[in-house]
Amino acid sequence: MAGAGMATAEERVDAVVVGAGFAGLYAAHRLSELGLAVRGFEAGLGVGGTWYWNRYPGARCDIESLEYSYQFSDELAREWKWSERYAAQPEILAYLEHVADRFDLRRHFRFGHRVGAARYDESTATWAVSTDAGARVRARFVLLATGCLSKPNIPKIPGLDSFRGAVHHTGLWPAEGVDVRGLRVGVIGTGSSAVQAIPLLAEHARRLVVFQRTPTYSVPARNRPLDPEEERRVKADYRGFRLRNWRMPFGAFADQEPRGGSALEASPEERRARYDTWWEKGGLPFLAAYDDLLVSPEANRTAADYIRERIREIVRDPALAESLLPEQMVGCKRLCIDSGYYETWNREHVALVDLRRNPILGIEAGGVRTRAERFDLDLLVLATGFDAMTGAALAIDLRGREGRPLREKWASGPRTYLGLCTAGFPNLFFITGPGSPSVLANMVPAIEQHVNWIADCLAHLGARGLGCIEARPEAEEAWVEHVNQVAGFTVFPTCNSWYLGANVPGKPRVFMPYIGFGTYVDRCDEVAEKGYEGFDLRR
Ligand code: NA7
Repeated sequence: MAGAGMATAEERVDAVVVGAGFAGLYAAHRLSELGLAVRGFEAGLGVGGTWYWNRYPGARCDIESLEYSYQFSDELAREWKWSERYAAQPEILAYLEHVADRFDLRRHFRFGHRVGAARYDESTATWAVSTDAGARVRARFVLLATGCLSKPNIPKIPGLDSFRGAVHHTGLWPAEGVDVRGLRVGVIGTGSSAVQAIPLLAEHARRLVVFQRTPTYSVPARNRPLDPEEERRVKADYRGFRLRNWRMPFGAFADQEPRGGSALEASPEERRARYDTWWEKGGLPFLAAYDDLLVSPEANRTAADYIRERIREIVRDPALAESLLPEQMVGCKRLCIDSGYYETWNREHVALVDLRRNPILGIEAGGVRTRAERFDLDLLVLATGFDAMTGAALAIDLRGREGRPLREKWASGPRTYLGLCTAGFPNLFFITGPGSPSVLANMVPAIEQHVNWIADCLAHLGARGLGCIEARPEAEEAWVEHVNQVAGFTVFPTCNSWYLGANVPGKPRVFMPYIGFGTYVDRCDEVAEKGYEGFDLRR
């Protein structure tokens, strides 16, 4: 084994792929099919990415299984059977392990290697990439398949290190699980991860104390075993189903009628009936009940009022219900979908600490001290989210032309052209990077679209004897402006979400995802058709 500081031979390949989740696996597959030599690195000891790390109780996808899966292979799609409407983490991990085996993808990767640095060498037009486990490789191309939600956000709460019990972030959950039976458990955070974990932690914990900074909106997931008849129907025309999703603003939900129109043009009774329908159906399509929920604050208020009313109905203690009512616009922070979240608040041994009124002063050996009270705890769960969209890329010491660090270039926020490339960093590609639909699209089709675009681009370069592609600064400038302009038409920039980087202290406040998957795909196709408009292609 190569230890730190030990000289190892430098490997030479065509492309380095960082990460072995949905994006990295497919990138390794496509690029090796093109005949390129690929070296993949993955910090985890196995494939899976997000689904390798997020093993907390209740971890589950919020996009339906039949939509959240690869479409590059008809055989794969036909032979893989999902067991539930929304797949849980172990099943998605098993799927990715199956994909890795079926397409023989593990051979491309070295596991347990975290990429620490990648430097562009202008004299040879190559990237020198190194890992913390001592691997060194030189490649023409680097693809960052590092994920949008992969760098855990560990809060800087005074005394956190002094806590006597175990502390687990939901995104770094031990693979062997955590036995909470009989324990007094504290959960910090009430985003998607917490909303999924809380009902299950409450099943076994002796006492559960949830520290809430911002109440969240959640609609029921209505998860259920996948009906074989439904699966048969969808798979009978799987390509058509995928294409309909492909044209939707979020790359999903196409087959879920009825929808559309303006919430403001409907009567209160019609609105109530429509929201009831979507509440009963469950899941994120609730936000598509009307066309204007994410663009008109007034329309949004009707949906927000509806959910607040449901929370008041479910949570029996009126004072507790009030503390759980969100104030921001619905969908501004990612809508949660749950299985029994609000119902859990009716359990005697579950307590809420509203940090807006009673902030945490610090953590001590035996528990959490707030301004009003001390909570004795045996285990602390940090459901505090991620340094989203840029965290994993910026954790790598990336240097482009003239040795310029990406951290410096992005000091006031990420800047990309199409979310794929950034000027000054030739032959570096982001898969679902900031400025692409990414987290505001169904991630799997978004990943496949990116990887296909990149693979076609590399084939284009190869066929013309070109070795280098770089985004032009003016194209990047115009794209960044466009991404912000589109976001400005929506309710998304109105709250402190991770889409804006607002969950991480000191992070620049910039809206990162591009809104509109269908429009985005068209733009990428057009750029390629016009000979990679906005890029410089060089020998
Ligand atoms: P989220 O959605 O970012 O949620 C993190 C939660 O942790 C959220 O309620 C935060 O409150 C809270 N938080 C973060 N830092 C602190 C501190 N310092 N003190 C108290 N509370 C804090 O992450 P998730 O893992 O739940 O979900 C991420 C995505 O994964 C999700 O959207 C899906 O796309 C899948 P805040 O709202 O910032 O006030």
